[in-house]
Order: sequence, then structure tokens, then C-alpha cells
Amino acid sequence: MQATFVHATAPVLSLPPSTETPPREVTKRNMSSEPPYKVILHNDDFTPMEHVIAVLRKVIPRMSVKRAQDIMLEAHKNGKAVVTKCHKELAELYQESLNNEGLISTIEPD
Ligand code: TYC
Repeated sequence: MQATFVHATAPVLSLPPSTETPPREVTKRNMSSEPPYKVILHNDDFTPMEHVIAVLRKVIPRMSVKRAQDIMLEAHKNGKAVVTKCHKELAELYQESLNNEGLISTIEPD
């Protein structure tokens, strides 16, 4: 009967949002997204600035021109700059890709 169905479901639909702590698994997954490695770009005396910017944009996904310029200039002025922070395997991939394009980069734990 239709009336019985409506009465049975209405209280369930009107329950307030749960204030319970999320399951441990979810909390842990969110916390472990902290990037544990830094990719460092080192200055040199010979690579053209435009090439550094182009390589950063080619190797690092979603790297804007502005960010690439800022990172390049920081390395140029201070000797080194943090390119990105990410997990170890990705940091190794970025380091190898940057170095294959003629730049000097290293990785280190964050
Ligand atoms: N110092 C270089 C020059 O004057 C530019 C440069 C910047 C090179 C950053 C490498 O990581 C680097 N042409």
C-alpha cells in the first residue's frame, strides 16, 4: 500500500547529518597525501633563461609561465629553487627528465 511506504521511509530521510568521526582509513589516506620529496633546480652559468622556463613547462604538468619564470629566477639569484613537492617516484621521474633536458636538478626528502 502506498501510504505505508511513505510512512516507513520518511523518518530515515529526515535524519540529521552524522557527526561521527570519519572511518580511520579515510583519515589516514588524507594525511598520507603530504608530499615527502622536493625537486630542486640548480643554477648554472650557461643555460639560456628561456630554455629553463621551457623545460620546466615541458616536464612539470600544469606549470604556468609565471611559476616557471619565478622558479628560474630564484635559482638564478639564489643558486637553487624548489620546483615541486611530490612523492619519491614522481620526484625521481622529474629529476631525470629535467637533467635529460640539460638542467641540473636533485631531489631530497622534504
Ligand atoms: N644562470 C643562467 C643564465 O644566466 C639561467 C639559469 C637559471 C640557468 C636557472 C639554470 O636553473 C637555472 N643564463
